[in-house]
Amino acid sequence: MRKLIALLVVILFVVTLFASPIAAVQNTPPVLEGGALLYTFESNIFSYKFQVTYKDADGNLPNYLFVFINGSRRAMEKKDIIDNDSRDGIVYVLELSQDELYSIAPKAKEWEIEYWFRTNDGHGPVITNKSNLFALDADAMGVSTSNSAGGGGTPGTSGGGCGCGR
Ligand SMILES: [Ca+2]
Repeated sequence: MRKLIALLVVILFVVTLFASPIAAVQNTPPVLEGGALLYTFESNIFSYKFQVTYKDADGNLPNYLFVFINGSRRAMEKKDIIDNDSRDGIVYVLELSQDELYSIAPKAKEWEIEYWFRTNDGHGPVITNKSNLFALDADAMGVSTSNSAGGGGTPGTSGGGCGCGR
């Protein structure tokens, strides 16, 4: 009987030893790309939109996707409700009116609004660097600018590729 228990203990030990690191290694952490605060205006009424793209090489869906605006947490929602393919990226947005934004970040100028994004693919949290990027939403405005602030060149967030547990 003791032999059997000893054997079971050994099996359990071996299983945990091998199973857990493999399960951990197999996951690829998600990436949050192109995070930005975009604005549009119409007859002097400004509206704002936080946007970020969630990508996960394993196809995991996020448990949550938050934007922290001057430290204040808000949940983001999928831009396209039926988009569930995280391998090619799912766009998350949070649209705010001027009043809503300034109730979160009172007295701040747009460029003083500091934000970052946080998600979790079910295997651990991923947090982006802080950003102050504030850009015209060229798509929504129907204008194409050659020196568009959208996409790549985000000053101050260089090296954002490594989302290493900050
Ligand atoms: Ca993953």
